[in-house]
Amino acid sequence: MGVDNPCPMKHLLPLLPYGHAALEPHVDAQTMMLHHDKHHASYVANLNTALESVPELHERSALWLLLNLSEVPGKIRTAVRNNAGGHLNHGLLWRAMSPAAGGAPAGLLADAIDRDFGSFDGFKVRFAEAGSKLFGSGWVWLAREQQDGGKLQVYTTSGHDNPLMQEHFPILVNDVWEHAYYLKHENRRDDYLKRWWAVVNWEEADRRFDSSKLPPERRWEKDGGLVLAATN
Ligand code: MN3
Repeated sequence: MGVDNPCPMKHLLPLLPYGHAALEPHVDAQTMMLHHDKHHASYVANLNTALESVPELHERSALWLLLNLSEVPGKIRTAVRNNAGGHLNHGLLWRAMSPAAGGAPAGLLADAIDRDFGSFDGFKVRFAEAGSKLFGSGWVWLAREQQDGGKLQVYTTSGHDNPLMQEHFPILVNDVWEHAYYLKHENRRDDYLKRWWAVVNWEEADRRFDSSKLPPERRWEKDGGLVLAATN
């Protein structure tokens, strides 16, 4: 092995925070294996390939790239948007789920959901409907506006776009690309969305909600995890 790494800041596939089979029977091991080890890995590989010819962007995070697409050369802009988004969103997704999870949010997030959707059940209906109705491939989000009192919103994005691109802070996310559910549920996206509640990591969503009140310069995303800036 040589000591020189020509691309020291290559984007890396984060480890799953649990085993492939840990979300069984709700999300099956084979889907998790393909989804993380193949699909997410391919977004990381394609992002690194797209950036090869642009060394001045090698230090930039996936989030920075998504928020500064105008500084990405036109010939790789679409590839960077798709693959940086795929990388970031899947990192969020793995942490949005957890074994022995489910249940309901607690604390301030629970209060905000009641305020903005009437009830937790009302929120679940809205989230599942949004995910079910999205035409084509994309993601369904619970996100928080960063102005106007920090209202919560449920909506979908196409491709691998992310609420941060419209200055909303992502609290919870699910993937409604077919590769997320087709092996187990075939074309029944509604079944997948219904089963998914059993693996939702509300502790993570609570934590993200609490952090969403911090000014953006105090936090950033790395591998789907929220990193709080200490002094810089
Ligand atoms: Mn996916």
